[in-house]
This record gives sequence, C-alpha cells and structure tokens, in this order.
Amino acid sequence: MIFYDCSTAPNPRRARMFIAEKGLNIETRDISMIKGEQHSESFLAVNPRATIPVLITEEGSALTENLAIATYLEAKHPKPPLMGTTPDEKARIMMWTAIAESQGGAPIAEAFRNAHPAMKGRALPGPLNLEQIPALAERGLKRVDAFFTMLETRLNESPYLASEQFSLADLTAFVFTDFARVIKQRIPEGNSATQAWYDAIKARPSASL
Ligand SMILES: N[C@@H](CCC(=O)N[C@@H](CS)C(=O)NCC(=O)O)C(=O)O
Repeated sequence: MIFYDCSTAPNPRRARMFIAEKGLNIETRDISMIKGEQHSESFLAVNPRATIPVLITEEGSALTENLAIATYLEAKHPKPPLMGTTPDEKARIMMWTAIAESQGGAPIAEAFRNAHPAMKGRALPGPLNLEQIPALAERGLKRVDAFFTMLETRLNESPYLASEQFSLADLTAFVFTDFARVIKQRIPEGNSATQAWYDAIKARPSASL
C-alpha cells in the first residue's frame, strides 16, 4: 500500500491517525500543499481531483476519501475496531463521523478558505480555482460556534461521541477541533466535557503524529 499524506492539512491527519491507531506501517509519500504539489502532474495521475489523503490499496485502487480509507483498513485490519462491532454501534459511529465532517470540518474550512490570504483564489479544494466569498467566512464562524455547543451537549451525555469507546467519529471531530486554531477558534472556556474529551484524545500516541 502507499499512503499520500500532507503534514499540514487536517484530512490527511485523520487518515494518518487512523493508520497509527491500527498499528500499521504503510509506505508514505508527503505531498506539500505549501508547494502546491497536489497540482503536480505526478500527483494528478494518482488523484485527478487533486486532494489528499489518498491510499493505494493492496489491490491497486486509489482511495481518495477518508471514509473509504477507513472502511478499507477496518475491513482488512479489524482490530482494534474503530468503526464499531455491532450494527447499532457501526451506524452511530457513521452518524457522528458525518456530523463531525458536515458540522465541524465543513464550516471550519468555509471560514478559513474564504478569508485567509493564503487561500485567495483557492476557496475550495480540488482542481477549480474559486474566489473567496467573505460572507461565507462569517457564516462559517457562526457554524463553528454551533459545532462547539453541539459537541459539549453530546459529550455531557457520553464520554465519546458515538459510544463508550474511542472511534473514527472522535478522531474526526478531534482533528477538526484542533484545526479550528487556523481561524483562531478554540474549545470555549467552560466547555469542560469537550476539553476532557479533547485532552484524552490528545494523549493518544496517534495524536502526536
Ligand atoms: N472528503 C475528503 C477531503 C479531502 C480534502 O479536502 N483534503 C484537503 C486537505 S485537508 C486537500 O486536499 N486540499 C487541497 C487543496 O486545498 O488544494 C476526505 O475525506 O479525505
């Protein structure tokens, strides 16, 4: 297998953490987004949609989405389980992973990519060069606030997002919570359930990679 990673971006970090949690050692190639290597001819031959991460499977497929990478690795290496073992738990983990992506990752990206000078003309990932829309950055910030409130409510009910166990859903929400620093957002003071959850995940060896 070959793993295409990028040390500065959140979505590759999700896959990197998942691989580490599984205890796998996969040949890794770093794609520098700072140098624009995702648009190089050689990388576009791997992923024409110009996004990272990518996992080339043992069978030769190029998986270009975290959900696909996690599904594949979980099926090949079920232990430790990160995507649940019972039908109910598997479904809850997918639900909370989708919530973390759509209500956490998406608004953070919206706020970052529509405001940061480094993202001028690059308001969305992928091959299209799109201009920033400042109103989307503002809206993104409001949605990030709502994300932190939602996390705190949920983590007051449960130690981890989907169940009693750490899972793909926590890993996903953790990476996006951490990445919120690029829009100068942090876990709000007083959100103690979220802070305890965050600190517990940060202490895992996979979080330091
Ligand atoms: N839905 C994809 C998202 C992949 C993605 O958007 N990756 C970003 C880095 S976090 C990227 O490749 N950006 C390239 C760019 O901004 O040009 C996944 O789950 O992996």
